[in-house]
Amino acid sequence: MLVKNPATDTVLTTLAAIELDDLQKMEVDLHKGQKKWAQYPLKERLGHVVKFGQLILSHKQELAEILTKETGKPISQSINEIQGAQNRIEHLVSNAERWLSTEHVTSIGATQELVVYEPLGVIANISAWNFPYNVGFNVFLYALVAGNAVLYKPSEFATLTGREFEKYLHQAGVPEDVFRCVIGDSRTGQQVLDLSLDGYFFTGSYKTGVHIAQSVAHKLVPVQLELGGKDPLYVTEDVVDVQQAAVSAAEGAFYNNGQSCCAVERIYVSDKIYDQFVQAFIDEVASYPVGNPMLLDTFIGPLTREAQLGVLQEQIQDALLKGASLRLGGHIIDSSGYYHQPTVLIDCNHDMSLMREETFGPLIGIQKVSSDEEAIQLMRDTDYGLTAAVFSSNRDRAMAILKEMDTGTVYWNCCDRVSPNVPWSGRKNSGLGSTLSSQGIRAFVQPKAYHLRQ
Ligand code: TXE
Repeated sequence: MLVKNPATDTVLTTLAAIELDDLQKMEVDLHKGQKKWAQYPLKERLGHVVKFGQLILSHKQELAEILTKETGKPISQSINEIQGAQNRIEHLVSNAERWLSTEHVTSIGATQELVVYEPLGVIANISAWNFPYNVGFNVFLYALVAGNAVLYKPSEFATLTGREFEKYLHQAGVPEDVFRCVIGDSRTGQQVLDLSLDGYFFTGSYKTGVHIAQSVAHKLVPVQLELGGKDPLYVTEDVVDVQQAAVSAAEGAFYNNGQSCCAVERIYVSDKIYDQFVQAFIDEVASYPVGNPMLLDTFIGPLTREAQLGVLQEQIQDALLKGASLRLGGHIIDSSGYYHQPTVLIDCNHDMSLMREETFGPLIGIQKVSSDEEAIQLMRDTDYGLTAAVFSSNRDRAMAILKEMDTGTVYWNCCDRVSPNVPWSGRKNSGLGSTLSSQGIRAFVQPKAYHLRQ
């Protein structure tokens, strides 16, 4: 399996995908290891995860360079992700005991009713490349703390980072037969589906997510899917500061080169401030330094996957054909890497795939609207349901709009943010189940109800 640097289209290294018999041996080991790991006191499991977090932080620079080299993520954003992902560990330290301890529900007469939360067993985490720390920690750290063993299959575009997770988890005292990183691409991922595991936790595309869910359905084990999105952002005419709204929306659309499940993927603007917003938005995006992701001031690096360049070009051509106007960028950058100009199209409409299909790149469409009713109708016109944002000075007005959204997360005067304190969930084609919050902690256990009569 070739590991390439998307900034230069050169080969970083070649890795051998795991052989099937080694994968099957690993499964047996993990089942054995999990039985012992589940007997560790919760505090001790938490202690190993905290130690892991400390090791990651103490190697932050080196790990950021690995992440940038294999995904093209600008180094400042790699450092931010590694630093920011620590909040998952803090969340576990503050909440795991509360949500995983035995619940003494009732004690009436001679009868007591308890709930014990038992680990699922050995779970597969088939993961993604765009935020490997965030989307990985959301799953495998919560799974480990709950007493599960983890078979972790990183994306083929973030394999080097996946190997670092395994190295530092083992150094932190997580036994080798409790966490293993599996090297391989979709073929290996497919082989993981045939193992007898106790849960499948996936982050990636809708298509692959549905395939995984269908493939393991007969096992009747928990399946969680964190998939893509087509997240809308609506700016009303009463925003306090149009410029600030434009800056926030631009960052939400172009951070990590737009390669984020909760990136702003389409923007609706009141006709009363449309021209002012568009100009402020374009000025902001035009100011983003594009270039070598290893340089600290780069904001836009290469796309991680070369194939996405074609997707962006198709969406741009389709939109122009259907009446959009190109106001910034529009072209693949002639370089050795997978670079695309940050691109802004305006006067868009919902006939365009740009306003309906996931873009997952540095490209955004803006559409004018004349009322909240029109904005709500357009924001709801999607097969996805991850996040939706409204920028307005009026909280009641924003809350009334957000109430109409069929999404797992909504934002008022912010966007593109994930917090471990509240559930992270997708609806419709954006996913199944919740990670983070108490729901994310309980996602990796199964309740056993005890009815005890003295
Ligand atoms: O996803 P894939 P990719 C979306 C986004 C992006 C698209 C493709 O739209 O453009 O997914 O990204 C493994 N059986 N998101 O190619 O193909 C694969 O090896 C088992 C949104 O990364 O779904 C990898 O480990 N496993 C998402 C993982 O699935 C299989 C973040 C994801 O690969 C498999 C990333 C199979 N048949 C992409 N085929 C988010 N929520 O942010 C592939 N895999």
